[in-house]
Amino acid sequence: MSTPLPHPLLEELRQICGAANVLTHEDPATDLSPWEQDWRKRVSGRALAVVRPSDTAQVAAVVKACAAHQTPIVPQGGNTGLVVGGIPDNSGQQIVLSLTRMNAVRAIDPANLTITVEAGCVLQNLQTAAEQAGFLFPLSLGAEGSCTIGGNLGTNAGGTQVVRYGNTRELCLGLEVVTAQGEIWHGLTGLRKDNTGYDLRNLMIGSEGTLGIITAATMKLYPQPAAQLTAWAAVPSMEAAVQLLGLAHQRLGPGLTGFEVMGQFALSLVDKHYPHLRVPLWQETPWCVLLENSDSESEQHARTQFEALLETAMEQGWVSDAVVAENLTQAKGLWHIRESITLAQVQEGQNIKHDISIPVSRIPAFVAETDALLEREVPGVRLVDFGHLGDGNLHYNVQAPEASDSKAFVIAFEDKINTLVFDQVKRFGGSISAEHGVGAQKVNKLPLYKDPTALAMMRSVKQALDPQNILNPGRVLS
Ligand code: FAD
Ligand code: 2HG
Ligand code: ZN
Repeated sequence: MSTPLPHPLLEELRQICGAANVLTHEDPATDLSPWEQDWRKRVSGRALAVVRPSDTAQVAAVVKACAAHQTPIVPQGGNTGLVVGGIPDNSGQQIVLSLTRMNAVRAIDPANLTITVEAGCVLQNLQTAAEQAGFLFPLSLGAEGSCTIGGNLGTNAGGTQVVRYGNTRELCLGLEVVTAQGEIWHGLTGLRKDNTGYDLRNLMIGSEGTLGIITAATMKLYPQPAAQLTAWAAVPSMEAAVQLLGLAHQRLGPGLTGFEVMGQFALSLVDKHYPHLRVPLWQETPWCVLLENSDSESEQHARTQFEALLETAMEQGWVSDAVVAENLTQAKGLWHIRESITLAQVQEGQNIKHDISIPVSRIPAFVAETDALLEREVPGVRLVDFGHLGDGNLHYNVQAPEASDSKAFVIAFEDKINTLVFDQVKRFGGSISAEHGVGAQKVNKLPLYKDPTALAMMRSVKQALDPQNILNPGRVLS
């Protein structure tokens, strides 16, 4: 048997990053599945290689080499994305560019309230670095122990504090990016004002690795609040939840840092699969709400405000029962229940996800109508509704009927259900991707629901910045 000829690109990549950082299928003992399979384990690709650079110069050299060989590059961080955006296709011809070795905190500027980190820095490590310096970095989501700031910026991740601090986009003041030509854009300015032309930073954020590779970012820091209080409230309807949100905005102002809604069936799954978590109040009400009040004065002040808010809401009939966490451990426990819904859904079987946004005022009507529509069109479906109500963002997920084969259900009904839900989203003036992105999963749906002029401008931008189409092809735009 003859030895295969050395692949010229792989040889170059080994020269750039070192042989140990270019993983391929040539060695049958090497398992590439952590980089090739998506988090939901629904889609797998096959990479030509997984390349793991250690600095920005190496990233630039890798891109130049891939561009010369017309080889597509899929940037990847923690691979926790939920829309099949960060894994290779199954051609065996794409390079996965994993940024996880580039994970340093480069600098903290306390007076400028900024932190500069490399793209592969795990979100939780960034939060900890901020905390150790006496600050808060407010981006927070269930995958924070493994997702990276590069992936958060790539997807413009949302999470549970958006109602106060905004999406990842709002937290970013500067980027360092390797372009599709392998040039380095040094944009780590940390400036809060800069009107010198087009906003390239915001073009890169949310582009899901299709316009450039983010290698580092300068992010905003905030003062730590004096107290953070969490409450869990049973609410009788989605209308009541929206009324409660309005009251919370009015009474807490910028203190309102979290407002999540969770449907009864979603919580029943957490109770079923993780009974030790002791989900409060879920049996007595169709919806529960998780609220967070961050106070710059004191815990007592926060508690008094919270109690007054809940008292008014009860008088109005918007809350039927509530618990306020006594301490940080209890608060973390309540948040853990909320963050466990995704995993409980996995335990229950395959499911269909919809990460949608609708103007908050229209959410009650959307849910009532769409629930009825799905129950009529696909009898027996079980609706897992939860999400960031404060941002008008619902995870309107669909679980197969009780005791059915969930895999067969998804194969048979995913397309029909997606069309029913997305048509409703369009009718209600919403978006088919609120925070997870488009990836490969929704790439064929986007032209049906996105304004055609906006889509044409997006295509022009892609053509201008990546004319060879080597950065994450087939993602966002087909
Ligand atoms: P990856 O999955 O590796 O990549 C995601 C996308 O970004 C891909 O398109 C990839 O090509 C691109 N990308 C990655 N790194 C770079 C880079 N350096 N430069 C350019 N492009 C890059 N999302 C939310 O918005 N809110 C949530 O509340 C939330 N909760 C989650 C909970 C769980 C349990 C899980 C599994 C996921 C959740 N997500 C949530 C989805 C996911 O988007 C986030 O986890 C995160 O933003 C992805 O980061 P990552 O490093 O894993 O990126
Ligand atoms: C969350 O808010 C995540 O927990 C995941 O965005 C949502 O599992 C989902 O659909
Ligand atoms: Zn979410």
